[in-house]
Amino acid sequence: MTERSKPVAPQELTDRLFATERNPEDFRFDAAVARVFPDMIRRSVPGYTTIIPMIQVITEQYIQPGTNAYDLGCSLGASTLAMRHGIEYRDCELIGVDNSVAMIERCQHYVALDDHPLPVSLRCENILNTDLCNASVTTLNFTLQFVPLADRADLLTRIAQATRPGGALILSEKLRFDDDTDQEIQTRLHHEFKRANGYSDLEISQKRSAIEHVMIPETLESHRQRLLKAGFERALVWYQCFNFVSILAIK
Ligand code: GEK
Repeated sequence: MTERSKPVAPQELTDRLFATERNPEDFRFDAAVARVFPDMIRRSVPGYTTIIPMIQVITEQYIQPGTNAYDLGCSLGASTLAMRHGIEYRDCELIGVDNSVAMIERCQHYVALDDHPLPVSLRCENILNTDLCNASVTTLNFTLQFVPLADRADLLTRIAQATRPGGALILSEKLRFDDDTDQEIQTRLHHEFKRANGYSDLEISQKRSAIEHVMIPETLESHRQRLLKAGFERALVWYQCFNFVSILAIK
């Protein structure tokens, strides 16, 4: 068996953004967040460190020659580089899109450090307007949850229409639960995960207040129904850890 190539892993500073008392203000993907982002997402999102290498494995399975692969909301490129290492065809195009200038600038740096030969185009654009066509694999790794609720169905429909038969969308999201007890248990477990990763109660509560207006989770059933309505034939959960899930939607 040939050994799988490994992407460069973005590594930056320790996230202390919410460690001291601060004015309540909505969370933004600015330069301060971009600087600590790899540490922040690894310590905040249960399963993130498993999902990234599996994006490579899933990309290998669904990529088709002569097609495009998109990473929508690419941040510093962890998911983009995982996709890159899963693409064996030299006639594919890999496109990363993010509307944060700070993220795209740093992403450029990590793409350059990574030694895989497939070129990566980075676009500093809103994923709601970005051009999508001839896709075989698209990733929304914890990005849809930041898109306004009213725009989500149109975006997924555009992705499905741009996807070739047999192609796939990898959709990772934080979940909400209809059952109040399930919601309470999963939230508690998520907070324990953050505590186990060194976040204090103050950091957890300040981050929660900052993010609650900009990140809107939905139920698994809402995601599944909307993916099918958008034009995907199948939508299955391939990974879940507490209230964080990753879905594979296949056209
Ligand atoms: C990873 N996928 O490391 N248009 C473009 N970008 C957007 C938009 C939008 N409308 N809304 C949000 N973003 C990455 C992690 S982070 C997830 C993705 C998180 C971008 C935003 O700027 C940020 O970089 C990214 O989506 C979400 O696998 O922070 O939990």
